[in-house]
Amino acid sequence: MRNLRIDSGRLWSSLMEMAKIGALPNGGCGRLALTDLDREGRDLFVRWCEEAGCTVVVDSLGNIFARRAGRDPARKPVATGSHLDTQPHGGKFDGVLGVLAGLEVIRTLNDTGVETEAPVEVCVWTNEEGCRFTPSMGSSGVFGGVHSPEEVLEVRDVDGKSFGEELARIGYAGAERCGDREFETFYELHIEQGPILEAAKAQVGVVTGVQGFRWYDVSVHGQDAHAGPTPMEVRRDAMLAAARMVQLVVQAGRDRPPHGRGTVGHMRVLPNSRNTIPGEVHFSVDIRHPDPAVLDAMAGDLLLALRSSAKEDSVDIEINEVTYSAPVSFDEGCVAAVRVAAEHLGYGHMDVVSGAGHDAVNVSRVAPVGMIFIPCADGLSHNEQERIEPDQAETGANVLLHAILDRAG
Ligand code: HGY
Ligand code: MN
Ligand code: MN
Repeated sequence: MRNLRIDSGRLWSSLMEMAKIGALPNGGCGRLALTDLDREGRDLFVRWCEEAGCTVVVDSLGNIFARRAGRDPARKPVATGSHLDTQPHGGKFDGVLGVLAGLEVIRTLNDTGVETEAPVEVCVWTNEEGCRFTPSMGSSGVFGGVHSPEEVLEVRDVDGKSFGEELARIGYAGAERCGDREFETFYELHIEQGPILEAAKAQVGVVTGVQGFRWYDVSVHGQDAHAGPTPMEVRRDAMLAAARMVQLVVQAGRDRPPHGRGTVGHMRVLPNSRNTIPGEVHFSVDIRHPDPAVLDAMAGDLLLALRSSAKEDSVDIEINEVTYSAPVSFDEGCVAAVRVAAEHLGYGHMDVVSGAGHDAVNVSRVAPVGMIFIPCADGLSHNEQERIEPDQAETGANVLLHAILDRAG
């Protein structure tokens, strides 16, 4: 058992096969949640799991569970998985690595005829990214009891289509009630999406926890007016006001180094015409920190600053909090299992706190959870240039294999 290793070539060709679905001109992938491309990726995954002899179940939020039976059907499964949906200009590996490495673990157990005591399950969580439907990690959030099913199913995208309608349209509105399924433990393998492991030349990140984040939607209302005759001093320019607010959001991250983060990633300007002073601007806010008290202080300070900035620019402002993902520390036993697996395999490793949110955060509310990181080139992700080497995928999948075996028996 201890000499078991995954098949690196098979894992890599599965990753490259999946990357063809939604392939973008600069080498990345664009498979937004609940689009036809998301369905295509899901269908491919389900076919591969069925070919590997798994039984596949889909729950009411579209989460997919592919189970390899264990000797003792009464035992809860040792589960793993991640997501297949991507950012609009995403990479080939964010989420997908964790899903296909889980499948590779099952394929390896099949090849070697290993029977585990507990069942082993590979999951795909719906809409991890949250760019088309907010909040992110919505379906694992229902599974973990963070959101009600209705909250997530009723959310609409910019075209007014609801999550529930789109889930049914692609054929993944499953019968099982989301959250009924129980895990013995859950492991998620993921690329780090930041520079820490590469800089430290560590092959494996033993993830001890995940930083928290708060997302807001901000609307700024000024007054549409003519760009020509309207004097500068009488304008109520929503674009100028929003531009100043973007600086405040970024400053909120800079004011709390080294972990503080502040980002505005999305902005909609109305009427969006060259010669009309914009009367309305909507933008997103994403602030993060590993310490919940500091994150709360960041939020409090920022909202005050945004409101006083609005007053100075004589515009109105509405701020709605749309997501709060609390910082979490993972289960000691699972974290240790990841560390021991990396050691036994002879991989250099270090403890790390995740800067990105993951479905594992929500699952950790209902099961013991561990995460495994591998580095990615220049720490770049949510970018078409996202890149890892085959041997890095192999490293992550081998640690996942042995962490799972440690628990599945
Ligand atoms: O936003 C996040 O951290 C994750 O990538 N959805
Ligand atoms: Mn991800
Ligand atoms: Mn992502």
